[in-house]
Amino acid sequence: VTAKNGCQISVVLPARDEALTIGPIVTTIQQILVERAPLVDELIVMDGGSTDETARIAAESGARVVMQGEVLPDLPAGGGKGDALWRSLFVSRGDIVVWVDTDIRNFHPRFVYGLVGPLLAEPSIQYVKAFYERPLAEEERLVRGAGGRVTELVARPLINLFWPELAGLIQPLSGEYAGRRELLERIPFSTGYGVELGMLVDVLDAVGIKAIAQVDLETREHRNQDIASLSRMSFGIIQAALARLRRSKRLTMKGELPTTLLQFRSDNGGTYEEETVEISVEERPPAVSVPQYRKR
Ligand SMILES: Nc1nc2c(ncn2[C@@H]2O[C@H](COP(=O)(O)OP(=O)(O)O)[C@@H](O)[C@H]2O)c(=O)[nH]1
Ligand SMILES: [Mg+2]
Repeated sequence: VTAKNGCQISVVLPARDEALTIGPIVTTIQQILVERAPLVDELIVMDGGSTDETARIAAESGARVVMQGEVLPDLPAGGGKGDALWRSLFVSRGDIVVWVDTDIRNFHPRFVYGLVGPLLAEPSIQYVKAFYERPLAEEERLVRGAGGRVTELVARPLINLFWPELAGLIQPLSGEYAGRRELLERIPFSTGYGVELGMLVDVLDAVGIKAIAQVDLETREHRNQDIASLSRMSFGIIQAALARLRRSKRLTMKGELPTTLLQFRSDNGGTYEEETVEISVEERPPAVSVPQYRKR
């Protein structure tokens, strides 16, 4: 806390239908890191249109709850997690912003102080990413090291092909990271699940690899998604990667890429049902370029 040296810290928790886990996470941060040790100056839950009790539980546990759709209401709605993080820059005021997923089942205060530590201790560090072991929850048991499927099958190959400087990151898609506002307000944000890879590449471009740290948060258990959801997620991550390759002119392509994903659902009896999903990763502009942000 003395290392804060006047630096204000905002913790923002993106949440959509996380009634099972949001309560313990908010309560832990509020009791340990706001009340007992005054490390966190502001605790915000950014609610992405939850239809369960997420917002009520979060507010009762001590967070300020902000509805994603009520921030910059003139801009297009939707945009998933990436949009939630981008909008959170407009309603928070900390010099350091910490984002932590809210489906974590083994939450501990280190998920916050671990990310903040390098930023307070080392002025040259601008951005801190979490890493951990990721078990896969199968029926009744946890399989060690089997989680992080999109990381291993999509993100890591892409990173090694196109951004080898980032290859040393153990969990490039971790949903827990912190950065200095002066950096975060200068970069664009990909919408949806494209935000993690997009932000990493943009942070690398903006400040270089030496300004990025990673911290060991031991293990993280969260809601493992089914393979069809992971396929949709991967579709968005690849879009965010390609957008950056095109932007930097490392890749040239004629025209726009399709944004529909055709998926198949089998009834395990030889019948397949088609399902078309629309996933279009968009780029939110750097916050500093938005007049409402500069006004604040
Ligand atoms: N505010 C907001 N939060 C979201 C949205 N979509 C996902 N989240 C949250 O973002 C975090 C990561 O999402 P999750 O589905 O767990 O992705 P995964 O961990 O990559 O499988 C969770 O805390 C979600 O509740 C959204 O549209 N708005
Ligand atoms: Mg998750």
